[in-house]
Parts: sequence; C-alpha cells; structure tokens
Amino acid sequence: MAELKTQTIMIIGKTGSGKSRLINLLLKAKSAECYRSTNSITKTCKLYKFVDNGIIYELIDTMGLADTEEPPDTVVDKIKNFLKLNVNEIHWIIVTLNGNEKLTNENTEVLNNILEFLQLETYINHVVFCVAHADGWNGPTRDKFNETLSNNSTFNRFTSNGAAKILYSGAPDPDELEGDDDKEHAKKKEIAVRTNLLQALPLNSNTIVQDQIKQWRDEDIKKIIDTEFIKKKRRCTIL
Ligand SMILES: Nc1nc2c(ncn2[C@@H]2O[C@H](COP(=O)(O)OP(=O)(O)O)[C@@H](O)[C@H]2O)c(=O)[nH]1
Ligand SMILES: [Mg+2]
Repeated sequence: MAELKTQTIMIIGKTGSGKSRLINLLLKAKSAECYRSTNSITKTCKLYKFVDNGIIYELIDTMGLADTEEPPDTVVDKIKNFLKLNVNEIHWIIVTLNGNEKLTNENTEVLNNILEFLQLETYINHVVFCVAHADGWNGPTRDKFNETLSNNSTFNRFTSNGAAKILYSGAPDPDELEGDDDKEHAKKKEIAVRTNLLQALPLNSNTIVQDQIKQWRDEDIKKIIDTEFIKKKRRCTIL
C-alpha cells in the first residue's frame, strides 16, 4: 500500500478572525473551540488531523495574536515551543483575516511580528490568506479588500505580485443561525469553502521553517549541555 503523504498546515491570525472555525470546517467536526467573544480563548497551540483524498492533513491551531491578555512575545514563544516539540516542518501557512475588520497598520502590527519571526517573506508561495467573516461578498467588494491588502505595508510584501493566494472563506456556522433556510444555505457554503480551501492547499513536497525548528532544538541542546557543564565545574570546585 502506498504511504500517505502528510501536509502540515499552521493557521495564524488575530483573535476572533476565524482560525478555529476554519479548522472545524476542514475537520467536518466541532473539535476546535470557537468563541464569539473577542477575548482570546485558544490559549495554547493544538494539533488536529484528518485524511482527505489520500493526504493526511495536520492542522495547527494557534492562540490569537493581538490578544489583550497575551503579549506578542509570549505568543511567539508559545508557538516556537509547540513547533519544536510537535513538528519537523510546515507545508502551508494560513493567515486568517477578519474581512469585516478595518485593516490598519496598527492592528496588523502583531501579525507582522509573527510573519517576521517565521521569516515568511522568504516563503511567500507557502502562504494562503483566508478572509473570513466575508460572507456573501461579491466581486467588487473582494476587489476593494484586495486593494486594501495591497496598500497595507504588512501585506503588500505578500500580495503585490500576486504571489500569495487570497481566498474568501466566509462561512457562518450553521449552528449559530436561526432559520432552516439560512442553516441549509450555510451548510452548502461550508462545503464549497472546504473544497476551495483544499484546492488552494495542494500536495506540496517543499517544506518551510524546518531550518528554524532545527536551530531552536540545537540551541536547547546547547543550553542543557552548558548547564550540565557549569554544574560539574561547580562540583569540582567544592571538592
Ligand atoms: N459569519 C461568520 N462567522 C464566522 C466566520 N469565521 C468565524 N466566525 C465566527 O466568529 C467567531 C470567532 O471565530 P473563531 O474561529 O473562534 O476565531 P479564532 O479566535 O481566530 O479561533 C465564532 O463565533 C465563529 O463562528 C465566518 O467566516 N463567517
Ligand atoms: Mg481559536
């Protein structure tokens, strides 16, 4: 039997931008916790897995950026520690954006931190922007949002020459809606968004961030060796 290929996908974005919702949509299950509140709830990274069309997908849900409770450095450290312990490489990065939120340089600063920390500018072709909450947006509305992205310094590095993919993934949770027709419509929308998203994430044998992960692990090992060395040296001095 042919071995299944794995695609590891990390989802990053501000609190409430729709990371966990996107994960549930892909999993076809309510596994990741979604919250209406803008105060972050996902406090740690979590790994989810599913198989589709002979591919094992590993999804990393991350805690919200621009959180009132977690400073950016803490978020970066948590993501770094999670990657060190759980994955060797990444194939795709999804950046979720709330299409209803005004995109300013100030409110994208934290996202900028993380894009820089992972050196994502080097891996533009591995980044997919998912614009959530943009339910039912038509062509002109999307064009306008694309233009806003191109005018924003955080994003124009990714979007200016059309390198990164931009996907409009707006899909309300059917369980959060009242009427039967609305629920039915939302279910169809979920399936369409899932299909589009998987198409935007084809099997990719090139991987990213593996060098950084290896470097962080090597630094940890060096720290342990140095600490042991100092301890031994101290013991010798006492003797
Ligand atoms: N209408 C609509 N609601 C969404 C969409 N994406 C997320 N939501 C809702 O927005 C809230 C926050 O989403 P969540 O996935 O928890 O955000 P996270 O903090 O980035 O993980 C939840 O109530 C979601 O159901 C979307 O595309 N459309
Ligand atoms: Mg979440």
